[in-house]
Amino acid sequence: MSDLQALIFDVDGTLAETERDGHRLAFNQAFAELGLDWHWDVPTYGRLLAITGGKERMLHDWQQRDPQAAGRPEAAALIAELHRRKTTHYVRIVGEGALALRPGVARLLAEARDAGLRLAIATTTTPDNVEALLRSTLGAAGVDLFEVIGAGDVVPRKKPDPGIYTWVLERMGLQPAHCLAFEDSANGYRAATAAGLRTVVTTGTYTRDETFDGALAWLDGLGEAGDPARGIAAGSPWSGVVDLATLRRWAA
Ligand code: XBP
Ligand code: MG
Repeated sequence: MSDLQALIFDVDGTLAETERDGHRLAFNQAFAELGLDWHWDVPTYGRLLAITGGKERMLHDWQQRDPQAAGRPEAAALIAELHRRKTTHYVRIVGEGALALRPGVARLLAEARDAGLRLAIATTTTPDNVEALLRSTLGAAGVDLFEVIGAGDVVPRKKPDPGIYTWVLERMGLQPAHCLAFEDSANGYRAATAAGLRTVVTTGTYTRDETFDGALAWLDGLGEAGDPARGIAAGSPWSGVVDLATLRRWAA
C-alpha cells in the first residue's frame, strides 16, 4: 500500500458496543409503546443482526413470524413508525450516557487526528444515532472529528453491500488503497472488502464467533496499555496496542 491517508470506521460494535444494551432495548421500547407483543431477547437479537438496518431487521422478523400480516400494504407504515420511535429511544438511551466507546477507540482517534489523518464513518445505522453516540462519548466536538459520515439510507442497499464504503470514498476523493476500514462483523467486513478496503476487525459481543479470514488484522479489540488486544495480524498471532505506527506497519 502507498501511504496511509484515512481511517474509515463502522459504528455499531466497532466504536461502541451499541447493539445489546442500546439498539435492542430501543426496539423493544418501540414495540411496547405501540402495544405489540414483539420482544427481542439477547439471543434472538443476535440472530437477527444477520439482517443489517433496523427497518429491514423488523420486517424480516415479522415476515418470519407472520408472513401474511407482514405482506399487507399497511405493513410499511407500521415499520416506519416503529423505526421513528426506536430512533427516539436510542438517542435518549445514548444521551443518558449508557454506552461507552470501546477501549482504545478514543486514543486511536486522537492519535490519527493529531497526525493529520483523515477520518470518516461508514455505517448502516441512522445518522441521528451516530451523532448522539459521538456527542455523548466524545463531547460536542466528536462529530467534527469526522470529515465524512456515511450513514443509514444515503445508499439504497446496506452492508454487506459495499455501497456505503464506496459512497464515503467518493466523497473523500480517495482510493481504497490509501485507507483502512475498521469493522466488527462479517457483514461489515464483507462490505469493506468488496469496496477494496483492507480491514482491521475488532470482534465484540455478538461477533466473536464470526470468521474474518484474510483480514489485515482480526483482533478482540484495539487494546490499551496494560490491556493488550489479541488476535491475528498480517497472518501471524499478535498481541499489543493498535496505534498508528502499528497500522502503518501492517498496511505497508
Ligand atoms: C449496524 C446495524 C444497525 C443497527 C440499527 O450494522 O445493522 O442497523 O443495528 O440501526 P453495522 P438503525 O455496524 O454493520 O453498520 O435502526 O438505525 O437501522
Ligand atoms: Mg458493526
